[in-house]
Amino acid sequence: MAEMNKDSVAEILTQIATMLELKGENVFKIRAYQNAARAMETFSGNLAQVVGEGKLAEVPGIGKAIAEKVTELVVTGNLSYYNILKAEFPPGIFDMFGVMGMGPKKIAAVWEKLDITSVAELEAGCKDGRVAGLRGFGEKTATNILKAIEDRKKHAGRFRMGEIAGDAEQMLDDLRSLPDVTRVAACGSYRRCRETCGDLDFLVSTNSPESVSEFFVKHEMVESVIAHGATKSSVRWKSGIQADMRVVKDTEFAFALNYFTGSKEHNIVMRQRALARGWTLNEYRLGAADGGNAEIPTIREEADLYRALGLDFIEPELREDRGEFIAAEKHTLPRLVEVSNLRGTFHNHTTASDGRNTLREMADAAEELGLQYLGIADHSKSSVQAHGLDEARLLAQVAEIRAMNKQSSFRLFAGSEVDVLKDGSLDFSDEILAQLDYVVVSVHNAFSMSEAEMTKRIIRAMENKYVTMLGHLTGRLLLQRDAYAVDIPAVIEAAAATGTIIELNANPRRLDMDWRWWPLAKEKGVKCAINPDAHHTSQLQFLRFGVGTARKGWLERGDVVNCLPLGEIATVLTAKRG
Ligand code: DGT
Ligand code: CA
Ligand code: CA
Ligand code: ZN
Repeated sequence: MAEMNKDSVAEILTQIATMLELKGENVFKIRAYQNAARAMETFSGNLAQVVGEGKLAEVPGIGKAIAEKVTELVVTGNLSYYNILKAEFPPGIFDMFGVMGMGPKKIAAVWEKLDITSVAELEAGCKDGRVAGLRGFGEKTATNILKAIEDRKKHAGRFRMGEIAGDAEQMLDDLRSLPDVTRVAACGSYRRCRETCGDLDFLVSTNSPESVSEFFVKHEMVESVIAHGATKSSVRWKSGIQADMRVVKDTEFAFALNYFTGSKEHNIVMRQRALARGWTLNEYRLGAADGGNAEIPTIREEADLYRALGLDFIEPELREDRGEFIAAEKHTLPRLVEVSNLRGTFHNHTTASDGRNTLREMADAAEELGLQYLGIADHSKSSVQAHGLDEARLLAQVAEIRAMNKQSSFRLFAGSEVDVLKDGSLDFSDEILAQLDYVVVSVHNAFSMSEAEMTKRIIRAMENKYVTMLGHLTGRLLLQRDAYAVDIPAVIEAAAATGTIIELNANPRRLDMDWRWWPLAKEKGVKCAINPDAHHTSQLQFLRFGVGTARKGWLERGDVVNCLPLGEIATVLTAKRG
């Protein structure tokens, strides 16, 4: 239980209150803990200092008995009363609080009368009628509980970036438009551009916290309110994701922004660097460490904080404690690629295979986005379920593309997403491939072969001189299907040796190759192509998720081939042909 801040103390006091409720203890005792928890949340002083001076019981809302317990907690990082109390309960029982409608009274009842101690047992009890038979429950309550358990399953776990970004940006816009709001940000894994998010973390600075919190919990996206306070609110959106909002004073904004952006691992190093300079760093401020008399710099922006800690500004995407501190110290951080650097993109589908829009519509949409060129790569004949093109249809499409290019300055590149067959050979002969502007190769079947076989299969495909790039390297579908077994470092090595580009598939269900591997690819000199794998004009927008992932992978403009202007890209696509 290391590292006791006000919030973690409040959390433990709340848990104690809950456990006392489960035990049916007297209401005054329960309320004392609830009040103390609220007092902790809103307490604005320095907790460690107040504890050290023995003045905790003077804080409104905290009585003598609880002050002693909080002191033990802050000083030792542990509380024996809490540990003993907690041991009285079967561990699964607390999970039942996550089922909407299950409060302490109901949980105590099913536990005592039916010996139900977990959500799974509760579900069984609702299905076999035991819960309905309990006094004070009935059919309707049992049905509601079952529905709540189903909802909880739907809500459990994480959300793909692409599923939540629209709502998150909408909320940011709406918060920004409030008259009383000074600064607004989305923090957490969302700001760091992780491929999935557990929840969303909004931060607002304002002088009227109540009205902003009110707005947040009453927003039309909200399905239910989990907590509603002046400085901290949590809601469940209709999409299923939880959204938290913190409200701070504008002087605290840079600190809160930094803290709630994380990652936890990054924060730990930040705090250590502050301590090394005689400061304490938390989500609200930079303060003087014990006995320290170091002068405290003025911090308005995050960049001020990084500078104070001897660092160049670290972009949020890099804040994973994966080498960013050393680079920031040595002034060698990358200048990360941006969406506006993109000039075109490859790997897009049309109605010729399983896309929803025609060649013309795709071209127009790409031009509208400000791109100079668009690569078309419909499926090849082995992908029967996706209406893959055979040789004749492919060559007809090539002719159509050439004709369109004659009529417009916007450039279409004729390619194909060619299936890699089980033995690593390709779905089209070299003679056909030679007539294309570029070639993407992808694995679409036989996912269960061994890692050695799969690696050999992919590397053999890359050895073909007509193969420009490797599509969605691992075949993963986020939160849905794991990557097939493949030796990624070996594939990267082969890409370097053969001059094959690796795709960063920007479809938010894929984001493949994963950001964690790009620094290695870059080190080996392998180039990246950020491709939306669009099956619809609207999916060209996926590019932004690809760019976010590329940034997480430390990539710069020069690492991404589709940042090249039209005049330079064509030769890169066929460079392997010699
Ligand atoms: P998520 O929500 O699981 O996708 O990941 P995050 O990174 O958004 O995590 P979340 O929402 O639990 O917390 C937001 C940020 O707050 C996190 O990135 C860092 C900071 N934070 C939260 N809890 C702790 C903690 O116990 N220690 C430290 N150092 N930072 C924390
Ligand atoms: Ca989060
Ligand atoms: Ca959170
Ligand atoms: Zn594919």
